[in-house]
Amino acid sequence: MIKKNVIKSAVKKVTKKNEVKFNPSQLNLVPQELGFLGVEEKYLKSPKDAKVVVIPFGLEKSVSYGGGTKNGPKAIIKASQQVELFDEEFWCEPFRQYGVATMKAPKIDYNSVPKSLNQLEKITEQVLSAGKFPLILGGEHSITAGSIRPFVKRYPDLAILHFDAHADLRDGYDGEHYSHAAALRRVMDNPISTLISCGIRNISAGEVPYLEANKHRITIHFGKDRRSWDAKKIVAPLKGRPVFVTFDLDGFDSSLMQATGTPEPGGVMWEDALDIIREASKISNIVGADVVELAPVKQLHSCDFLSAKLCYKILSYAHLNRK
Ligand SMILES: [Mn+2]
Repeated sequence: MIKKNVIKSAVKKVTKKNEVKFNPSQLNLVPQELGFLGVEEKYLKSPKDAKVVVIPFGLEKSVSYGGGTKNGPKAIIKASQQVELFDEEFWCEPFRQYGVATMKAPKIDYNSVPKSLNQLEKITEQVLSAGKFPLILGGEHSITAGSIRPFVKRYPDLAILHFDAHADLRDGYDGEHYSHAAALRRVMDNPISTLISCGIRNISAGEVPYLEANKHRITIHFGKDRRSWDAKKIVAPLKGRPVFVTFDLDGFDSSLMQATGTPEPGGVMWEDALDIIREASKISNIVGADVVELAPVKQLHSCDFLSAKLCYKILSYAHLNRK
């Protein structure tokens, strides 16, 4: 109980202190012990030196089935504070080599998706221009349309590595141009030459003509073929390129991930996802990522934990495997 009070007052203090918005030299950060991984400042160099900036962005507007994804970022950050910092794969505490700072969750205009996407674009641009690696926590998948813009401007050769139960290639959904069901369509409105989608098990008849017309840009690895996947072959087109990883948590099999709007069987297992991201990180340059669509359920903290551990793994692969 006492600890809780201490944390509350710390939050207040920081809110007052960091009033500056969109100033590239001063990111609006929370104290280290309240942020992603929750490592106390005394164990780190200054948070300003952290190479990773976590951006919580719980936009929830166009969700079509189960709701609650606006609480995703908070649940991931909370669960991350329980994730073991030592990684047996790297045989070290990887965060010490890059450092993680966490931004204060911005106030989101839930009534306007385009406005919110512009807001996220500005924040992401701010983090990128400060020379940091943005990790964006959703929120619904539509946020990727906003966060991807500064990457597209910066990296003409950008490629997208995508995990999802859904192809998300609809040209809008339910009258919403930026619907979560159109997430990757809106991303591919940009001049991006390569999208690799993994774990897909929902594509609508309406999306197929777009997919076929964009075969040179889009490769789908369907969930049904998972048992014969070869991670090295899947990521081969990413060789030597800057890569943005967008991970819709419903890409995971529903035996692992129920706390999402549309849990689905026939999906990606934990090792499948890690194999693909690991192999990608060895041959490419992962420059940013988002993890979206966690809709926390009180009794299912395993889902929060899985999401948090996935985030830590993505960060460690991106930074420790970098050439
Ligand atoms: Mn999805």
